[in-house]
Amino acid sequence: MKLNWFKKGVIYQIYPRSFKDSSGDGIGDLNGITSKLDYHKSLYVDIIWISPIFKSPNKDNGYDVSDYSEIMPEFGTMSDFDRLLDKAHQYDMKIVLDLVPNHTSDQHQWFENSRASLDNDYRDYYIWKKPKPDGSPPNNWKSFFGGPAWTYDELTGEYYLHLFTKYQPDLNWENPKVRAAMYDVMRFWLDKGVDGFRMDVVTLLSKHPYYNDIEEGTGFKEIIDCYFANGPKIHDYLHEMNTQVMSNYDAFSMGEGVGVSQHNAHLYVGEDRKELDMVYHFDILENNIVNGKYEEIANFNLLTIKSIFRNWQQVFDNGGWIANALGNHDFARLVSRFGNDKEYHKASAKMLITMLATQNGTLNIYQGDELGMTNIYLKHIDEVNDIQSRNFYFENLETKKFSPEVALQMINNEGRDNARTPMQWDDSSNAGFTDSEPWLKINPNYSEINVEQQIKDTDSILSYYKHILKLKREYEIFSYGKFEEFKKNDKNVYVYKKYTENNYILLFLSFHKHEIDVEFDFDNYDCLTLLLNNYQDVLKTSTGILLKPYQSLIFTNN
Ligand code: TEU
Repeated sequence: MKLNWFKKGVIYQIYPRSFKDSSGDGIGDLNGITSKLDYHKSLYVDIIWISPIFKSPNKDNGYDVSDYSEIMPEFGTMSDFDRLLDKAHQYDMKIVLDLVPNHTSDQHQWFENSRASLDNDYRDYYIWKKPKPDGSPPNNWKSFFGGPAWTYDELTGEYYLHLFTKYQPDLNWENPKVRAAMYDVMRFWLDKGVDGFRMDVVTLLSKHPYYNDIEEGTGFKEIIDCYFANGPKIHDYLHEMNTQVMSNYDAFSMGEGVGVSQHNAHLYVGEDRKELDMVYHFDILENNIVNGKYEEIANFNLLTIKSIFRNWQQVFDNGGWIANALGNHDFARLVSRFGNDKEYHKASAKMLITMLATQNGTLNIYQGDELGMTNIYLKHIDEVNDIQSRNFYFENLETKKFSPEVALQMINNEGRDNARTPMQWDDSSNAGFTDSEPWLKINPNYSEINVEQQIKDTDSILSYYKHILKLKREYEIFSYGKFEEFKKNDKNVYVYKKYTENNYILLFLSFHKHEIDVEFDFDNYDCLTLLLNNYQDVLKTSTGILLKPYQSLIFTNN
């Protein structure tokens, strides 16, 4: 396997709206990011992925692009971006942009032209279909964010496809002009010096040509895997994109791996394939989602998580590469979902990053997780910004599937705003994020959970992140290496070894809120060095080790 900078690098995702406001309008911006690059440097971050910064009407906060070559005015100007890129490079950090190639905003010039008549040059840039004889949509597909995936356009009497909101029409990648236009966009940014792209829902680019109705009762995952993602030409497109664009630069691509499993991952990320450099998958992120984001939530289960990590090892064995993430701007907060955001907030946040940073693959950290930022409680739907959550709420008022109170509770548990509340810099008003009214409510716990306080505290979550990320930089074995697991069937502790020919690290991670006695046969305990511990002590017993609630330990043989 080839080793290179982006495999070992730590990626830090910035959601620019919520990171740091420098202009005083309550919205984060590029200069805000530039002013905090010292922070990233001190955190041992290598690569910064910035969620979309392109011009957008913000129906889906930038994932609805109306001009791919212009900066969103709220975020600043092109010179602000150039300064940010320059300074990051001076600091030896890379900048990765979030490309949205599957759909544009309905306010993009291409779509405005496309919808204007049946026979203009842009008609074929999008996916238009005639209504069924009774006037209904071409098929029964529902969009990811609720409601039909087709919207009727009066002017030309046809429906257009949008797998997300009606403001995000899907591009027609069958059309070579669309592909060429997107490749031009990519070259524009790469020529400026950006270091790669995170590619939004890139697995959806090729549509299944028959547009069959989805059978009644088909599950959420199956709909995505079989109807929306992995279309018949996806690998042709990605290969073309790689050969025509990406391979001409020292840049990398990380696909959002919607519909990618360990069974088909090799096709996307195998070194021999020349498509994407890595994907991140949803097996853990959506592990507790049984039937649609807000429908039925299963309990967190360590055995499933273990088996997911175990199964994904195959991809490495076959020469592929993936990224690991437990949180991003589309999910509730990591520590609230997978840890314990109350009495074991600190310990569980530290334990979770220990697990994530030592799995094979590129580590993705989402802004604020390094502080253990938690979910927020929103009292009323008026406080909810996220279009996915709002659509769910208002659709539910009609279907009455859940009471409005239960619907709001679901949004509080799983909704995307949880991850989008502004970054908590200090305990001054508005958490040091802005001088004015923030665009989204700030989590009231900012007076206890904030950067300034955690920088001072050597035992804070932030200090622990710095420590482990420094170790990750020093010890290649954190990112690569063979993986051996112990106690596979234990539902409370995760024990594994990463090893190369001469070296190894051995990990004990407790997912339990009580002390737990772990039997383990150390053959040479006295020769091991303790690299990292999220508590002060290690309680070695005659039969193994006693772990405190959510304790994590890393030993090494050298
Ligand atoms: O997300 C795609 C998306 O909706 C997933 O997060 C979803 O939960 C998963 O695919 C289901 O398996 C991307 C962006 O990250 C998101 O912010 C955008 O809203 C969306 O695409 C549309 O661009």
